Amino acid sequence: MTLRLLQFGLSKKYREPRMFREHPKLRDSYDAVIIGAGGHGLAAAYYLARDHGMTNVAVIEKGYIGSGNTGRNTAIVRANYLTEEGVLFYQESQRLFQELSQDLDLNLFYSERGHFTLAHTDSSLRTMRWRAEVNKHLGVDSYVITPEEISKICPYIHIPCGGQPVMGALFHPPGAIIRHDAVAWGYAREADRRGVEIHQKTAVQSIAVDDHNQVIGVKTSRGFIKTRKVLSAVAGYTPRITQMVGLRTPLVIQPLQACVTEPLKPFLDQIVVSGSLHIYVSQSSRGELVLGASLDPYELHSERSTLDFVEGLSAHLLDLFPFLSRVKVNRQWGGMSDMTPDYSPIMGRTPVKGFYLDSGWGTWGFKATPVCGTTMAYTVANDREPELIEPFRLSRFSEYELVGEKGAASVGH
Ligand code: PYC
Repeated sequence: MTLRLLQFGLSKKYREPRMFREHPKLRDSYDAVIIGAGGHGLAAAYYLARDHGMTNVAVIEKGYIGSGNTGRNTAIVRANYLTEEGVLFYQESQRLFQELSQDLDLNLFYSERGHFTLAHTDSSLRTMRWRAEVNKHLGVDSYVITPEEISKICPYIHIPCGGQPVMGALFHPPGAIIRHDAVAWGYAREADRRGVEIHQKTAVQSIAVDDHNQVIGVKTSRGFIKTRKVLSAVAGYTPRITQMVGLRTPLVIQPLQACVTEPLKPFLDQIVVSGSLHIYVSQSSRGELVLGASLDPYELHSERSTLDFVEGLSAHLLDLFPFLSRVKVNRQWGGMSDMTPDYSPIMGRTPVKGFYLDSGWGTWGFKATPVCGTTMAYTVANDREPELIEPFRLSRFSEYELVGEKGAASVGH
């Protein structure tokens, strides 16, 4: 077996098919440059090519595909937000996710699980009822259930919960998980097939803007590119990019951490979130528990993770599932979150002509990946936003038209 594997691996005849081409050189100019080869940047590139015929596009990435928050999130897809703007936006994203494997011709392991947001206080139960009403009104399947109903669906949740008894939950049956790395790779492959160039290990050093405040190019670690359209689709690094064009935003960067346990026999079908305990957990198809907490409560531009985080999270995991006390945590990691004052994203055009923003994703924007792709591609191609993202414009902060999204992360606020 080993010999056959070696023969196969070393043979030029059986080259492994690549997901996308490598380009030794950058072109002199592109119709658009996308900064960041995470899910959002790659999805925008794909829909620019597929829906708008724009293929002279470069996606440039200082690391490698999916090395930022695309590969760090806990892969949850849901639409049970609180504001009408948020619900409509994520409802469209969920719809696109549901057909994405077929669209990209790649099995993304989209798995509908049902999503609980547990309430441990009267006030959070009231918020769940409020969310359920908004959700139902807009056609999102989401409703409040009692502790007895929770136990029927998921008998493993410990209702007394370490002294903070579960009083009910917002239940969202279409809540799902999907392989996050495969989403990025699928978009990369299909964008590449349509002519988009993906340049990894290519860092942006500055963005050139002319006297009319119009973008004219990007200086990268591999040379200068002329372009009149730049989309920033990075997370955590957004302020460093916006600084390059002299743009101020209210973004603050905070760390968010996650971890996985050793693989266990399948026992948890659903995604379980508790805002009061600051925990969310699901079980992957490999059996690992995938876990996260709320933001670390300080500004930090770093992807480091801490012992504090696993200690606190493990304690809350045991409140919910006491029988897991001997389970080991295998890996932990951190990422950087672009936090806005109203917990909604910042999307669309900016006062700098030709400079577009896809940012402010709070506790990582994985579940928005496809809808960001379609809406930002539309914005870049037409130099105007589709209605769906108009509420998320940057100018809302100076216009006092915030979109207070308390359903944003399900945790921490
Ligand atoms: O919004 O569902 C969510 C979420 C989970 C982890 C971070 N955000």
